[in-house]
Parts: sequence; C-alpha cells; structure tokens
Amino acid sequence: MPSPSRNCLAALAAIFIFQSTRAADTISPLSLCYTNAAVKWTEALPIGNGRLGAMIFGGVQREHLQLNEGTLWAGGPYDPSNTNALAALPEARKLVFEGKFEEAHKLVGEKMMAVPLREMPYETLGDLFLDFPTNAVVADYRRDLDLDTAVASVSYTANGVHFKREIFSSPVDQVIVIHLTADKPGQISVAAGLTTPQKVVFRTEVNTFKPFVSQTNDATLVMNGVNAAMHGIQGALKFQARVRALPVHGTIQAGTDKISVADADSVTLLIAAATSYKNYHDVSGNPEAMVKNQIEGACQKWANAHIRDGVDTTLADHIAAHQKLFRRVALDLGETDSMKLPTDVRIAHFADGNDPQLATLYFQFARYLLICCSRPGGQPATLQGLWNDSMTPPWDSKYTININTEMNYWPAEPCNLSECVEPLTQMVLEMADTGARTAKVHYGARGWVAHHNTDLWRATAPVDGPGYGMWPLGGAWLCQNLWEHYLFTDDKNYLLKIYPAMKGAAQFFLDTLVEEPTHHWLVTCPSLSPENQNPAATKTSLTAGPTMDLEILRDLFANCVRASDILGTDKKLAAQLALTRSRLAPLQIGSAGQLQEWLQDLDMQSHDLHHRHVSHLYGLFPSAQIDVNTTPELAAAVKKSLEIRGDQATGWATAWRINLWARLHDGDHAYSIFEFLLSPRRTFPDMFDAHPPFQIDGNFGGASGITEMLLQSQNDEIQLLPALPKAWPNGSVKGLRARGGFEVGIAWHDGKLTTAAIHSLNGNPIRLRYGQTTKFVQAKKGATIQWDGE
Ligand code: FUC
Repeated sequence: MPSPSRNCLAALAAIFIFQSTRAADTISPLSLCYTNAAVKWTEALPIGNGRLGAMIFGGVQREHLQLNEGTLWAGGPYDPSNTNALAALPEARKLVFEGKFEEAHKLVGEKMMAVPLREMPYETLGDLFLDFPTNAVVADYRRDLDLDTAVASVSYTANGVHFKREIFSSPVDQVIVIHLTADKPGQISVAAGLTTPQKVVFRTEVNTFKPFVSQTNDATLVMNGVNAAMHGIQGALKFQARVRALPVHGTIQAGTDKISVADADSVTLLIAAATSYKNYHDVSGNPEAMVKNQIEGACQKWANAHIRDGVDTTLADHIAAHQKLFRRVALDLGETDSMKLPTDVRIAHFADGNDPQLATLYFQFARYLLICCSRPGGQPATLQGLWNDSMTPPWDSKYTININTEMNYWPAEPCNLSECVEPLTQMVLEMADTGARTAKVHYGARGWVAHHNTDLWRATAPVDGPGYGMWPLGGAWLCQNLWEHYLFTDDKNYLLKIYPAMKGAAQFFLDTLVEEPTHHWLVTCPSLSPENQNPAATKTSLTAGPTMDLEILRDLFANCVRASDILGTDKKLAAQLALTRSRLAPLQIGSAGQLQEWLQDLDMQSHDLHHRHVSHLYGLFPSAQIDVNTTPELAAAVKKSLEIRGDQATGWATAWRINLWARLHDGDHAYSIFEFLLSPRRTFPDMFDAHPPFQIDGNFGGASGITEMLLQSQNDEIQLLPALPKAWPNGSVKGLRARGGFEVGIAWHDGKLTTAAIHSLNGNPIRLRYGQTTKFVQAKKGATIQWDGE
C-alpha cells in the first residue's frame, strides 16, 4: 500500500509534470527545473567559471542576471595590525587565568583588536537586464540548470513562436554567453542595460567586430567603475564590464547606457568583467585590456563562421572543461517518479520519502557549485561562493575561518575535485605572509597567525569583537585543509610548497602557548571555543585552552612532524613539536559523559546547550583523532555531546552534525538530519543552503556528509558503506577518492555491499574495511582491486 504522502506526491506529479516534452526529453536527470521565473534571488540559478558568476532569474518580459566578479571586494591593500596589542597580552592572559573574564574582554576589546575592527566585504558587480517587448500569453514555460553541462536555459512559447535562452559562464573563454534563439526568423527584439550600486560611468561602442558583415552589426556596452571604500579603507580597485551584442540579421542601436536589437533571428550577448586586482598587495592590473581581450578572444571562435557555429564551439569548449571535473563522480541512490516534479516542489516534499534522487541532485549540485566558484587562478569560495547581490552582504560574504571556509572544502578531495582546492592553497600561502606581521605585532611571535576571518586583502588580525575574533587558530585549521590535499594526492611537490606555511603556523604556537595554572598543561590564551560563551563567564567567550584549539594543534604538530620526516628536513623542530604536543591539555570526558568543550567540566552550565558550533567535536570530524574503532570511549563522549547539542541548527551547523553522525557509523541518524537540511527550512528553492540567510557552506558540508555515509578513509583504512542509511537500500557510487591515493567505486543491494572497486593511483598499501571485516591489500600503481566485503 502506498503511504498517504506518496499519494500526495503522485497527485502533485499529475499537476506539475512538465508539459514541454521538447525540453524535458533532452534534459539530464542532473538538472534543477522550475515552471516559473524566479522572483527572489534565492530562486534564481547560479552559473560561474570560478571568477565570473551570475544568478539567472529567467523572466519572460525581463531577464535579470545579477553579476559577480570574484575580485570585486571593497577597500584596498591594508594592514589591520594594532600596535597596542602586544603590551596588553600579558595582562589579558593573567585576567583570563584569574577567571576575570569580563575584565579580560574589556581589555582585549580596547587594546588588542584589529584597526579597523571589521574587514572588507565582497561586493556585487551589478545587474544585467534584458527587456523583451512582449505581452503575449506564454505557454510551456520552463527554466532549468543542467549540472552536467553547466548551462542554464529558459524556454517558452509565445504567439506560436518557441523561444529559448541558453546561458553559461565559460572557464575557457572567460566570458558569460547568453544565446537567444527562436524557431522562426526575425522574432528577437531585446534591449540590454546594466545597473549597479557601484560608482560607474557608461559608454557604448559600435561595430568593433566585423567578421560576418553579411549578417549585421555589433554593439558593446562598457561600464567603468571603482570599488567602494569601507571602514576607512579607500576603494583601490578599478573595474570594467563589457556586454557585446551580436545579432544575426535585424538591426542594432546603441544608446548611452543601453543597446537594443530589433527583429533578429538570434542574438548572442557576451559579458566580460575584470578588476585591477593582481594580488593582495598589488592592484595595478588593467581591467580594460583584460575584458577587451576576453571579448575579442571569444569572438575569434566564430570569426569567418556563422554565429551559431561560434556559439557551438564556445559551448562545446565550456562543456568539455566542465565535464572534465564534473563527470568524475557518478552517484545512484535510486530513481522515482518524483524526479519529474519541479525542484522546489521536490525540496518541499523530500521528507515524505520516495525521492532518493533528490539527494543525488543535492550532492552533485554541491560539486557543480565548487567547480563554478573555486577554479585554479581564482579566489576561494566565500561564505556565498561566488554569488552575492549586495554591497553589504551577510557577514560581508567573506572568509569566516572558524568553520565556514574549511567546510566549503570538505567535499573537494573525496568528491574528486582536487583542483578546486588551489585557490584555497594560494590564499593560505598569502596569509602566511600577512599573518607573520600579525604574529609579530600582536604577539611578538615567530611564524604566522590568523584569527576567525579573512578577506581579499588577507587580513589576519582579530576582528568584530573579542567574543568572536580573539581566536588565533584560523590559520592552523586552514593548514589542516591543505594537509588533507596532500593525504589524498600523495603529491610531495605540493607538500614542499605548503610545508613553510605549516611550519610557520606551528612556530607561532611554540612561541605563544602558555602553562595553565592548575595542571601546567600547555594551552592557548586568550582564546575561545568558536563563538560559544564561556559558561564560567557572564557574557564573554574568552577562555584559555578550549578543546578545539588543542585538537587543531595536535593535528598541526603531528602533520609537521610527519612532513619534516617525508621531506627530510627540520629534525630539531620536529622533536620540539613532538615534545610540545605531548604537553598539550588532554581531551577530557565530563560528568555527563560528554566530551568537554572547555578545560573545566562546564558544558552542562552552558548558556546555550544547543549552540550551533560543535567545535570540540572537531576531533571526530573533520579530524580523525577520535575514532569509533581506535578510541571508542572518546567516540562515545562525542556521541553524548551531540545528543546534548541536538540535531537541528543553522545550515552549516546541521551539515556538520551529519558528518559527525556518519563518523559515529549511525547512518540513519545522519540521514534524519540530512532530511532536515534538505527541507525548505534549510534549503532555498534554488537548492542554495539556508543558514538562513543563504550561506554556501551547508551545501558543501551536506555533500561531504553524504560522502561520509558511503565512504571514509581516515586512519589508514578505507571504510566501505560505514554509515549507509536504510533510506538508500540500493545504489552505487563511482569516482570517489580516498586518502592515500585511491579512486573507489561501490555498489550495494538490500543495504549490503555487493562489490567495491579500489583503483590505486600511487601503489600504496591500504586496509579495507566493511563492517567488522578487514582486509589488507596492496595494488600496483594503476591497478584495480575488487572486493565484495567477505
Ligand atoms: C560564524 C557562525 C555564524 C555564521 C558566520 C558567517 O560566525 O557562527 O553562524 O555562519 O560564521
């Protein structure tokens, strides 16, 4: 008997199933589909090439593309060091150790925070509007985003003419392409204009491109601007955007800030944008030269050819570049008729069951997003990836490095998108430079330090206020992400490149760790357990030696020791790090059986028992210091802490809980939390994660959680289906990566492993685990081992 909810879904399917079979037949199951245009930004669909992004609304009379360029942030190069900080440090430590937390808070706030107190926001580039003069009744409207091709489309029929828009942001040609077509000639009239909250001037240029004189003329809209000043830091970036219209037949007109095409057979619009940003201390780039080159370069593809052929080449190059990354992983969790429903309807009904493919879509959407917002040469994924429509976005849409940025990259390695980590690596290497100044000026220490945020200018001093910013572990945690890249790839050259940053991060703590007075353990001070109030204080988070700090340092020091051994360098330092590591405050189990978040057993007196951050559980995930097999008592304490914290939190915090329950091998619990994440309370209609507001970390953390349910590879073993939920009895996955250099495929039936294929990329030995069965294997480099778990 079908359940009532299944009946309800079937009825909905009858109402919503797309009538436009023309589009539906050619659309991949990996598509987000809608029957209406977007009204809100979180209904619009994202495209991006790692640098140039757009949110596409898909209106019939007015198309709206909200545009971003990855280096368009406020301000310019700046040094936020506070020269009063160092003198105040001994007193701040003393006050914390004496339990005078509020006094410490006041002192840190007055003397030790960054100047300015806030960092620079990521900004919108502006909005492209395309106005289509039509009042016709529209039928068969459809809007979609094909994750497999990275092309967004809008199609509909009006006055007996079928119209189609295809839109993509090419990583090859560095332009956004909008291709407007109709199935009858002379039907396309459109006016294109840009608006922006930035300070800009407009001009137009006509007929600069003439390879197909037989067709029509071209026109280009040019927007020149300067970025905003913020918190006293002047805007130092120049930027330019260009929109070129290339119609086939019809006529074209250029106004001062608008270009209009009438009665064309088809129209191609190319959008390019760039800023003068070269790196965090050099803003001498020439945006005009860059965007001109980008537009001309793209145009060359159809010089001497029919425009459609040019678009086809650009499109084919774009798809090939995208699929090279995207197609590495295939996931099948089962398919049902729910797939025929619009994506927003599916999200609303996911918790009813019977739509396992929506989990696949969510997983692949995250992979799509990472490819679109974090490509080599670009900036790392911000709190909103690449997509932000504001000059003052939530939390400035920057890099919050007390969880959010690290979470953005959790799926990168296991989901076979290793290249996407490159912008993060680059940022951390740059922060090792800026952070050396913060280490010296604020702490009188060697090495480098970063606190809980950074921005395009790689600011590293403590910001926002003592209760958030006085946390010196941001850089150390980021080093763990870089180390993970090494673990997955086994790439010694990469290790050589990142080792100085790891070493510098560790040196900072050799110089700044202090003995706490009770046990004489080494601890950080002043610090905090990200953003959770210290229960021993009335209203501050400040404390000494929170559990998370010590867990991160245990990883950092161990990784440095291992790296020094692999690279054959720094023996003395390695010995010192090993000794210091052994003196760090230990993990402690508290009276409620929980893993203590603080040095003292304070958890049950917390001001917020259900706090979103689960910082102290870092040891279980993303770290592997705590493990159900090797440290079962500590794993049980983590479980207790998780039960106390509860399952539901902000988007990213919900996603973190999924990963933790998967590491505890409780797939059904992880899945029940995933159901909450993939509900309208934590997922917007366009599948963007809802903190709320939109924050992309939940998308990435959610995809990581799915991976952790199917495959884990910490502590020198590959665990197959460690937390498979009952909701996914049959399925398969191909192309996931495991630490040590392996590519893994798994198939299962009735909840049991049927076969696994472990392809060795480096010839390393590895232990395989399925349930309680383990097997030690060593395949030659390039060879594949099959195992059925027996
Ligand atoms: C941390 C979190 C918030 C938010 C912000 C961007 O401060 O505690 O929930 O995600 O980052």
